[in-house]
Amino acid sequence: MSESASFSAEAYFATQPAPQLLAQEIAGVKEFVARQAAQNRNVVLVTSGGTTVPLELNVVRFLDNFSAGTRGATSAEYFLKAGYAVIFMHRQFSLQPFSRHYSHSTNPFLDFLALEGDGPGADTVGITAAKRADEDLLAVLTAYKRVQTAGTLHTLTFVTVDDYLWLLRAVSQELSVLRRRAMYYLAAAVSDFFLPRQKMSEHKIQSGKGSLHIEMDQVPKVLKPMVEEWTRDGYIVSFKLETDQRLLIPKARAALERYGHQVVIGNELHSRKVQVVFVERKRKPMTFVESWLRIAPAPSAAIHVKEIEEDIVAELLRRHEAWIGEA
Ligand code: PAZ
Repeated sequence: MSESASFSAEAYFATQPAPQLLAQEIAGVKEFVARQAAQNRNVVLVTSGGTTVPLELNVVRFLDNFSAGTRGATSAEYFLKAGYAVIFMHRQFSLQPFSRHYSHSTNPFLDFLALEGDGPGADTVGITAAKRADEDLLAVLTAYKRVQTAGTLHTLTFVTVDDYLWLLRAVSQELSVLRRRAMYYLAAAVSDFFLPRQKMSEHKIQSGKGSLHIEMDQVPKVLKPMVEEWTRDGYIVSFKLETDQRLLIPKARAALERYGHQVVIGNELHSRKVQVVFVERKRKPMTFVESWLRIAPAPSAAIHVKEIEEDIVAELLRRHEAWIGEA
């Protein structure tokens, strides 16, 4: 595949179709934001999971971006715990706040129930494990019910990069009424290249003619219009994923210079659960400031450990509060 044309955000939205239910989804967001504003709550938009790029209109094949949704779902829980309202915009079927604790991979639900079935003949180890599982479930359920009662979580889903970009623009515009009290936490892994509608084959691409050559266009860099047009003074946090640790800081600095938002959080693929770097631009004097945030790795997957998102969110709450105070 070779690199091709790049779309401006304007050209992109003028030529790529909006998701069918966009107007309906945004009506729900408007109502949610108005309710939170009336209760004086800060609101954070959390994006989470990877976007796909379909290769055919009747889609059989697509490219995907890596992300399980752990960063976004976990962070959303800590924002909720801190009293923020959360718009959780995630890839369909990726992890979600609260239910993430009992997904097919973490604590598969049947294994969890099997623990409960240990019964009268169970040994002490079995009973202790079941008791621990009960306590954990109760804590998750209590937090979840509290959020349901308060009405502070609103969920939206996307699959393709088109869904994502249309939703991101519309949700950001709705949220901008909160000015500095809105935060945008962009943890989704978004495709850099896509196939415009106009270039897609209608039906399944046929094999049998040798290798496949696809020329993709560059997805518009929407952080710039997001900063300059869609949000008004909101606190924007973007994430940068790299597999070469040495690129993290230069790429994060370049993004801050190009888009002018508040902070980039850099993370390397394999160490992302134990360390991240916050990169920020100070104006007087004009310099970049980097601070690493690290936690100790878990001794084993079975042992309950601290989640790095707890510290990421705590740090952002401090910075957001300062940002609101500067107004
Ligand atoms: O969802 P997850 O926990 O598996 O991964 C999170 C992440 C690495 C996708 C996220 O922290 C991130 O860096 N998002 C931005 C990716 C990018 O540079 O496009």
